[in-house]
Amino acid sequence: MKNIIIAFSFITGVLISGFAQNTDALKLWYNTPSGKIWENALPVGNGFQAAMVFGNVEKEIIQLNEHTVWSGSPNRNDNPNALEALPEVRELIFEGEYKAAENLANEKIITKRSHGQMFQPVGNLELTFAGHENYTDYYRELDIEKAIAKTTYVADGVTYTREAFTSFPDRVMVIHLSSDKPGKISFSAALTTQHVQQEIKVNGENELSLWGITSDHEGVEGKVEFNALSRIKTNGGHISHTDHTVAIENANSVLLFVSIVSNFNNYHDISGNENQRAKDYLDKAYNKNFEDMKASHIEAYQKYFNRVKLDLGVTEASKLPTNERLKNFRNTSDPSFVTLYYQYGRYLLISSSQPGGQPANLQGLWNGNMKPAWDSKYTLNINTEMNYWPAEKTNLSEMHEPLLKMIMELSETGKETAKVMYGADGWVVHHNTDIWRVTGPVDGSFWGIWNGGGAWLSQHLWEHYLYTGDKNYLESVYPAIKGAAIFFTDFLVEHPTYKWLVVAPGNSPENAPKEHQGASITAGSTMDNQLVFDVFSATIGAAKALGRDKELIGKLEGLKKRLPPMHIGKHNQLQEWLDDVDRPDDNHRHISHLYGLYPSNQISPYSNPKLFAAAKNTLLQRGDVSTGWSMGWKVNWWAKMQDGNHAYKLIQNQLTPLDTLRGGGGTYNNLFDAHPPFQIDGNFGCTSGITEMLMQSSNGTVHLLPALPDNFKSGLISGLKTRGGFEIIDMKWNHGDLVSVEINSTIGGNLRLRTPNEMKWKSGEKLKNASGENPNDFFTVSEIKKPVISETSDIEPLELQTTYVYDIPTKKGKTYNFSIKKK
Ligand code: FUC
Repeated sequence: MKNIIIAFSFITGVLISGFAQNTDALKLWYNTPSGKIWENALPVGNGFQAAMVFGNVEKEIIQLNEHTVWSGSPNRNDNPNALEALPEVRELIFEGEYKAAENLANEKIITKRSHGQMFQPVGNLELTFAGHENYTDYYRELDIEKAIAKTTYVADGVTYTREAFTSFPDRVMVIHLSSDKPGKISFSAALTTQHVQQEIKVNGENELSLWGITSDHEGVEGKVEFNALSRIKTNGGHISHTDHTVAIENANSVLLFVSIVSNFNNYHDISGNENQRAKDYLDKAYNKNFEDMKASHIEAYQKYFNRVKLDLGVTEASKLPTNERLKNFRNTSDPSFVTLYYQYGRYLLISSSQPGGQPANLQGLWNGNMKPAWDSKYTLNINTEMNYWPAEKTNLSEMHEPLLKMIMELSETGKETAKVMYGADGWVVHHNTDIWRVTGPVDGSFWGIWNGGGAWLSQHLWEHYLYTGDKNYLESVYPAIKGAAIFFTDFLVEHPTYKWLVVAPGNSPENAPKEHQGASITAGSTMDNQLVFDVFSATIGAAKALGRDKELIGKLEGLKKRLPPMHIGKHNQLQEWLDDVDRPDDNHRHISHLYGLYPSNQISPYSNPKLFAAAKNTLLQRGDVSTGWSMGWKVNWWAKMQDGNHAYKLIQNQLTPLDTLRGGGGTYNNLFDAHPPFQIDGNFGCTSGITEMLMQSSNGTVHLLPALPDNFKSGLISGLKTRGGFEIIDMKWNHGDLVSVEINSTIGGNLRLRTPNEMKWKSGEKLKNASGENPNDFFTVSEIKKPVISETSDIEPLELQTTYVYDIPTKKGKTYNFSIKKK
């Protein structure tokens, strides 16, 4: 890779000479400890266990999390009164009595039970190093190429080094303490916790144990029992203990292991033995040697991480510590900071979402609060889905598994909700869920009367197939995709005025027009229509791929024709609601009707250019600065708008220290996204958006370099995945031109390439221009209805950059090489 970068620097001339700092390119590093600020600490995790490493000198804090440590216990939160109230709620909406409908929904539809449980911390491992008050040469880093956090400093003439990682293969955390002189390591170790029901003790000579039960919450008894064990192995020195602490004196080096497991088996079974489980992992790891564990950890991590390499160039700005680069980013050219942030998103996904574990929640797998914001649970009207946008395209398909499994579980629990609340078949989930897979409506009508969770989530089931082509997998998830569609076949109702079939009650997440008395409850919001369109299309696509359910296909095709079309309103905007009530000065963080632009593929410049132009106006009217995740979403939208500079502007906004942007989010020193507070969705959303700037596999093609900003006119990327199973083995661009690209076909089929400049086969021959529909089924674009355009709108299609489109028939397993056709 390095050779390529050096060779490449000669071509571009934009990179600084010398690549000494390039070895540090994928590190977050700092010259000061975290102190008390959690958002300064550095996250490590293996999908099951996670920690925030503070890197404090005298009192090191390692804040611990485990993926199943949630408040409460198995429970449901349906409100069966909904069924009886449903006709009246609908009537009120259709009569324009929105406030009354909202009130009734609050009383009869919103849950009277749990609004969802909380993801809770385990506790801290605290290491106290007496006599280290005076230190120099302080440095700490998180190496995201190795998934290891490191702290070094000098005290009393001795250089101390601490390394910490959460091993992927060994499922325990490993902390190694060393120094450059023998016999110098002395400290005491303790486990602490904020849980009320807990027991902290020392087992034998060298093992700390923290056992606890999670909190009761909203009437649900906390029953998750967990055990954190920390065993200490010394080289030299002396070990002693009290009832609650273990002390080490004058060791040469020390290895600490932390194993945390709970009694959680699945969302309806918590009968496991946490103590035995924690001990088993610890026993297995304890006899291993540090260097071997480290090597196997790095190998397991890099299997995923190394699949994608990105280089956007390096400038002098990259030489500063991460917090200073963050401060400078808006006013300087630091393209490798974008690379770092991009790869950090991939790091965070690998570290918080592993097959067999829980999906990444609102904070991934990192939370230090007993009562975290929004319970750190799963918000399904954007946040949870956004977490998984980078999964397939940045070649981390396996990391999608925990979400896909959760969706399968929701397709079970959500059946009863569909039945008892709405008398419908299939399954439904509202705007939140948690580890117990609750599916009822929570928080209040304004937020909770949104039943699109199943429709949106099932797109993830379908998309995993579109990227992998795995028919056995599709077979296994088909019932859930179909079930999400079936719910809407029962739930849709004819709009008395327009005669279209609409979702009612529903909403356009968390937004409301003044004209609706400030109530969000509505019928046929644009997003709801788009979601139903997508879940029907996915079911049709899956049924066709599996050769199933002919009758259902016909039925769904018929229903799709009766859904409302999209509307272009009087401000030349894409309408958020069926009536033209959008305000051009509304800068609400949710722009849910642009779901159709991204992540969905219903608004395309090629097949519906006026809608595309309206979507742009909506984006402009909503403005740029907003909460972290909203800005992350906007990077994707501006990429879809093929406007690289505007997308870059959003990256700049997002990569701004918190409290700099008025009314908006930003980024903390540890590069966690700030809603504020910390929410991990913005990290993942932006990683997805950067990918969309470089490659999009939508609108029926694999579109290379669709939205290149002036700031990265030259660069290279390798390893991206596209729908239809193509892997971009390598792609280079220079001064805005696509120079060369190598693509592997993992499924076969037609590769329809769209490029910003003319390309040829690497061998020199001409490429075949594309014609007609793309015959590759993975690229089928479902035709949408013609939009309804307001009489006062004068919307015109936008002018697009010229592109070149080619058809390349491919064979599974073969690689294809293309290069620029000189002008
Ligand atoms: C949705 C958003 C909020 C926040 C919360 C977790 O409700 O509207 O901004 O991100 O989820």
